[in-house]
Amino acid sequence: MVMEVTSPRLGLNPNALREFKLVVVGPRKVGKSALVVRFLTKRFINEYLENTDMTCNGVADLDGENFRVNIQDTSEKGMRISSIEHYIRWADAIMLCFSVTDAESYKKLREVAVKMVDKLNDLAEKEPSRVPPIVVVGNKCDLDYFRKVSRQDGYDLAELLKVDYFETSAREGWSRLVSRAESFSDPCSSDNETLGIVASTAA
Ligand SMILES: Nc1nc2c(ncn2[C@@H]2O[C@H](COP(=O)(O)OP(=O)(O)OP(=O)(O)O)[C@@H](O)[C@H]2O)c(=O)[nH]1
Ligand SMILES: [Mg+2]
Repeated sequence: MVMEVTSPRLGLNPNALREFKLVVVGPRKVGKSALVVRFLTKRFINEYLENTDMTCNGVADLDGENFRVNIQDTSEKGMRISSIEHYIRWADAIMLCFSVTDAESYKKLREVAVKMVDKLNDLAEKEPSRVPPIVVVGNKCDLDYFRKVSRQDGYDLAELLKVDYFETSAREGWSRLVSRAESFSDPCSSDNETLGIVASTAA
């Protein structure tokens, strides 16, 4: 399904802009769609199409440059290692999400991350410039009272992949960088763009 979430801003021809491809992966119900809708529309609408693969298009300012953003909001099929391998080749950035209120979502994402490590190591050795920036995101932090996954757990998962860890609330519209890690990817690559997109996802 293709969803045009935002209309191009006045005077901007989206086809003339550079494309930025982001994929959002995670277990069921962690708030993947809510984060995507928040990023593109600045709104939280409470109910989202469940477990549906969607392509969302929009125009966004990432670190001072307008990009045509193509975001793949994935269903649970996105958690298969075959899908992850495809995203590693396709995406400019990958956002791995769990919910801090759902320990099972953390466990499932960790299992996927463990499988990703070898693939990323392999690629980093052969073609380091092709390793996409990745971030780990713990969402639903507004529900701190119901928190089941500690900040340290989130940090540990990000450490496993050598990537940054953010905590967010799609509902309240904020994000916080919890830990920064040395990336698999070339330090001169588009790392800032990933930070930009996560930082403004919940803005
Ligand atoms: N309190 C709170 N609720 C959230 C947040 N993000 C999402 N939700 C709620 O969590 C539920 C699941 O959100 P979705 O965005 O549909 O999650 P998803 O990961 O896309 O779910 P699937 O596509 O079904 O796997 C919805 O009821 C959202 O309103 C958040 O940051 N805080
Ligand atoms: Mg969804």
